[in-house]
Amino acid sequence: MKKVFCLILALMIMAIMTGCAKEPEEEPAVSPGSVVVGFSQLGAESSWRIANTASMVSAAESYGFALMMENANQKQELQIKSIRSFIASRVDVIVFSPIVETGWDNVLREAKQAGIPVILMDRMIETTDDSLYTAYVGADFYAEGRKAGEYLIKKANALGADHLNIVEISGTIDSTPMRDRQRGFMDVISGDTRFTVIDSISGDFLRSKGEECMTDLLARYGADGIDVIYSHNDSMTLGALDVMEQAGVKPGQDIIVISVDGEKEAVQALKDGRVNCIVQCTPALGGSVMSLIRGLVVNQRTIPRVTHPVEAVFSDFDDLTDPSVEGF
Ligand code: GZL
Repeated sequence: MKKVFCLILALMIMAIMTGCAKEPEEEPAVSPGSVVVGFSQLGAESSWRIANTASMVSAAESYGFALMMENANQKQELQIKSIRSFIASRVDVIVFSPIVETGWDNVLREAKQAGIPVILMDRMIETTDDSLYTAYVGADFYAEGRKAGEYLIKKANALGADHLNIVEISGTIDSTPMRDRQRGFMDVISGDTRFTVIDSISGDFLRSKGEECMTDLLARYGADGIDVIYSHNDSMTLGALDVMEQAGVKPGQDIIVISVDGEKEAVQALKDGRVNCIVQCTPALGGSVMSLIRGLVVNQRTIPRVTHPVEAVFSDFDDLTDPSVEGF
């Protein structure tokens, strides 16, 4: 018996020494710069975008990937130019945040012919050929819009409101967040006769245009004609708050303010009672993108087609002193 025990023990030691035992799956080390990522960022239009860019830069660094980043300053033609230059440079993978959903098939076909995989980050494209991109990493904007609508119903119930006029300050026309935040919101509220959307104008996700939109809306309807503002991002919301307060309106009290993103200044406005609800949209997508790139390019694995981050809603129904209520 003793001999058998010694034999089993010897075999176990041999197995461990020769690696036959099941080792935890180690990721192969990536030699710094051996993977080159071509990244076309759409602009620097908001705090969200700036935080998103920072997330991509720091994640690439932590993974040891070389990041070729080009900023398109809100111009689709510059994004297309950048993608072509990445193809010419034979990068290992292309990542981009499409400023609008249409007009990408030709340049993405060129990437496909060059054998370079494409990952969409933050926004989607409209295409008849789903093989033109490998994966999407970003928010579920339709869900974000629904959350905004669900908050408004809860608020209207709490106020016992019998009718509310809504104005929408939308994001960049034909961008995924603009389309789906609007669609999700409308799908939730449109069956409820208490709500009327009296206007929708685009502020292009810019604070300055948020100011212009609010000025126009107050001129058209007066503060008494507007009960709710649904703004597609905090930058435009913050511009609108300034205009309302200059006009003697108390946002968050005289007018219900619903926003999206969750940047620090907007979360503070929520805590100060100037905003009623913020639907969170995280800019911290870099880690997910680089992890997928490691799987796809380094480990030659199949990667998930869609990756959505987990996102919360902060509102005046919450305990806003909770440390989890914080902005980026
Ligand atoms: C959302 C992102 C949007 C943000 C805006 O993922 O595309 O663009 O909501 C940003 O702040 O400009």
